[in-house]
Amino acid sequence: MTKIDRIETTIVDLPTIRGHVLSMTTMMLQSIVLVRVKFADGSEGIGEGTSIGGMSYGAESPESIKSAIDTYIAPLLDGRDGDQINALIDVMDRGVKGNPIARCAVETALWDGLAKRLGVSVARLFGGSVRTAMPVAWTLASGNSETDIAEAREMIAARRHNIFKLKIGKRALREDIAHVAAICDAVGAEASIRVDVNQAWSLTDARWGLRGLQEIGVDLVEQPIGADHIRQLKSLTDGYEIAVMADEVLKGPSSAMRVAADRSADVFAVKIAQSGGLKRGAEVIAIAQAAGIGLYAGTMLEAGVGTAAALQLFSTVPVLDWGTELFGPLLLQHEILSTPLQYHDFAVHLPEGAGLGADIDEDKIDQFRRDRSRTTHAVAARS
Ligand code: MUC
Ligand code: MG
Repeated sequence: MTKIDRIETTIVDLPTIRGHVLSMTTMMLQSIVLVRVKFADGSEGIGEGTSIGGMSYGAESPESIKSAIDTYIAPLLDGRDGDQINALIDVMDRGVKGNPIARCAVETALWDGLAKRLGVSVARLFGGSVRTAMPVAWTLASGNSETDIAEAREMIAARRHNIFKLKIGKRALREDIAHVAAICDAVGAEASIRVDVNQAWSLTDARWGLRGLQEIGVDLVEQPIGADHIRQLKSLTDGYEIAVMADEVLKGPSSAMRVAADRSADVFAVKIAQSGGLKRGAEVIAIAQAAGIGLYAGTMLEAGVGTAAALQLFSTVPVLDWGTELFGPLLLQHEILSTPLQYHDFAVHLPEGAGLGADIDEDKIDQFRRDRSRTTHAVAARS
């Protein structure tokens, strides 16, 4: 028995390296919630809860993640056995509905704590890794075709990425297709080009859109229409050769089952946060495998802790047909890990070491934590 003593949460605001233009928001900043679970034996586990663009991407925000953990999840887990993660997941499932990102952040810290106590990686707790390097996409989302092309060329030359995901859906359909065509013309011979519409199209837009994208050689289109429209998604999957990937519709095993039952998508973008944790993420992966649906490791643009957690899980998946987009730390101006994750040879590499293989750079957290001005004032007032 390893008693859970305390759960701490910290919002950390990290500026992005450039504006990241998505159909629903432009990110200049990524706000993460860092979770630390402290155990009675002195051990600690870390986790991360991160969403995109406040509440514009999904129903959780950094503030709601922190409040769900502080007010509801921490009191539920307080004093329980941190070694019994399945039991703790069940307690969270029963006591807190929704809030998958908050639950994922805490669960990640529980896995990290347990794996560190056992002296093994989190991947070992999921049966062991089958690979240490995973193909990694980069998202071109500067909002400008020329800038995106220059960025893509740089990434290819540096051998960092040769898979590019383009964010579209904000502009008129014709403009979007022209933008994607310019990028395909410039780098399509050396790279896989994919697009993410983030639900922005109607079904009729999507029909024209998929036809246009297919003609210019795009490999895959992600979540072209609203997350609730599973039958319409199936009609697109069946109606075109281009691969259709489900993202926002996947909110854990039940929704994955609904999409898989009729094979309404060709590929699943599996996100540990959207799935409600690593264990539920593994279940979504199993559903995809059983239905013959391809796999891709998705991201909520997490910093190093959340990205390391996803790497631990996806390193255990035998067939990862579409690779990963676990590049979150590279979009941020500042690294929060003392040893950054490694990106080279068109791959992201599984970190070594016990637990997640991720250690926090405490100075960075002190520098960018949202409450730093209050902390500074409190310290100043005491001295
Ligand atoms: C999304 O919808 O997939 C992943 C990569 C990126 O640039 O944005 C995210 C969100
Ligand atoms: Mg997406």
